[in-house]
Amino acid sequence: MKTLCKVLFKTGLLLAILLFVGEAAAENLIVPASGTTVTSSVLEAGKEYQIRAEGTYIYSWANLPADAEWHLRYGATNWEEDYWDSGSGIYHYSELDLLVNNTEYDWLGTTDGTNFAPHTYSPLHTYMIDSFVGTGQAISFRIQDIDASDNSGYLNVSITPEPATLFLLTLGGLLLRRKKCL
Ligand SMILES: [Ca+2]
Ligand SMILES: [Ca+2]
Repeated sequence: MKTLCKVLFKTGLLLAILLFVGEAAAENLIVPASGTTVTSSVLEAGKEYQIRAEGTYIYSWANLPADAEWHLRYGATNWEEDYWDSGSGIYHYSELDLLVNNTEYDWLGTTDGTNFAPHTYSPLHTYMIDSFVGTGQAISFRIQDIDASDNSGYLNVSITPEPATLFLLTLGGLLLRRKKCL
């Protein structure tokens, strides 16, 4: 009885690992500063994904950098979240942002690589959208810049499924089972 119990436990553990590996596979994309739209593979309907955007690109002839959410304005010392158009005196919220499905998002920033918060500049240039729910469609990424002719570089995007409930349930059940085996 004890042996059967152990065999079942090991089989279950193997299944859980396979589930986890299958779930954890990330899709990596490169989104160019040229403004070209990059499309992901299909995201499963109802499933939650974590999207990360990393790196900086150049958005101006003056060699000015921007990341998924923030940018360094000409003559400024600190990075800014929203783009100030000195010509019209208006803030543009989507300008120099990384758009998802042509929509502006409040990318969450991190200073320590672990904790993410909205309206937070990341010196690591690492940003995240948490719990993005798939709709059975692919999603698209595009860097928004009115004049992309003087841009260069790209941002790295990765899309990772959130650890599936099924996996966590399986693991939880297995650990309970194991206690009974011992
Ligand atoms: Ca530009
Ligand atoms: Ca934004």
